[in-house]
Amino acid sequence: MDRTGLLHLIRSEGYNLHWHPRVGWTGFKETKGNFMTRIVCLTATFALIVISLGSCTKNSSEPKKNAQQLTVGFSQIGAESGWRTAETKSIRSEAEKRGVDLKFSDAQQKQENQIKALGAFIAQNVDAIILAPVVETGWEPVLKKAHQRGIPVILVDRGVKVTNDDLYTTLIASDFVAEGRMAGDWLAAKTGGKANIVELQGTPGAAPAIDRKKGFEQAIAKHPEMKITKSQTGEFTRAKGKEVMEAFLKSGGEIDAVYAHNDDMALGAIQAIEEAGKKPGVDIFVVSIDGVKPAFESMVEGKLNCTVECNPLLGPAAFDAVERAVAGQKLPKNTVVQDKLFDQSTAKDVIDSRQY
Ligand code: GZL
Repeated sequence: MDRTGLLHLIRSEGYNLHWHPRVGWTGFKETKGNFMTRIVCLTATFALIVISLGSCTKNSSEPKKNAQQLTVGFSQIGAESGWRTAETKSIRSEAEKRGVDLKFSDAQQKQENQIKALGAFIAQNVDAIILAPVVETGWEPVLKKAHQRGIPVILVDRGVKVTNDDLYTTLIASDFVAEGRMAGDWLAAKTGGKANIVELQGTPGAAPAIDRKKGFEQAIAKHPEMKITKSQTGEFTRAKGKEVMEAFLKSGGEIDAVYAHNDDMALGAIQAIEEAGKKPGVDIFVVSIDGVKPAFESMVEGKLNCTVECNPLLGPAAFDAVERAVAGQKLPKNTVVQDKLFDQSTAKDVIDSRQY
């Protein structure tokens, strides 16, 4: 029985189906019918929905598209830091260079906005989705929808925690644990393994915040006289980083160093240290992660002591992954972006070559 026949049967028995542009026949309102009729119609409705869904998923027999014909949805976290802005610029410019039709959504750092954006991309039946997930958890339902529709999801810059990692195609990101470890090892060498440290954490629940903390703690665990005495989120922003550092300074207690999960919070902390009449980089050491240009400028001024580069220029790798995924090629589950530490000894030599 074809779809019309099935629909006729259901309608004649008093069930009204609704056609939904992206999911097909869904929902029905019972108007009349005895028990057996209902069973028959429920089965028919289910069959119809399965047929509809089947006709909506991407199948491998579709003609392969080249980049100029691709429509890609990009759900970006927001514009909370210089790093984030550089990543957005890299992805937008790469889409333009390849002639990809990019649907961009800025979530203002709210996961619910990212989930809504992904739902809209799926409804538009985009060829692929690029997602920078603000936090690690809560993605299963919407990633399942994309997976059912055969839409590849490329994760950039942060990972997710899901029960089945088939729900995303690949992750392109730095090793945040290694970044935290590099920062901790550098500070241990600088202080001779003895320091009271205050920590400015990134967004709660975000992969870089969780793992940069883990890596830094692994590094200082080797030095019993290195302690994190205060730790609080600065939400990866300069303003909040400054505010939290002001509170740390007011709350008393010896502070030998600040470990900030990103440069923007470190630069905010440097402002707070100066306003408290102390010399950042001398009285209080400042170490952070990202490697944005303002961090290099601060190192040249002798205020920031070191930063671990976390490359945000992910556009080329992201669209290589999109094109390979759309062409049905198998991709590695994880591509690790290589990072490097810079300090005041090298900042002046490299600052002019910085790309972000
Ligand atoms: C790291 C990225 C982080 C940066 C911050 O991949 O997710 O988010 O370190 C940004 O600057 O806000």
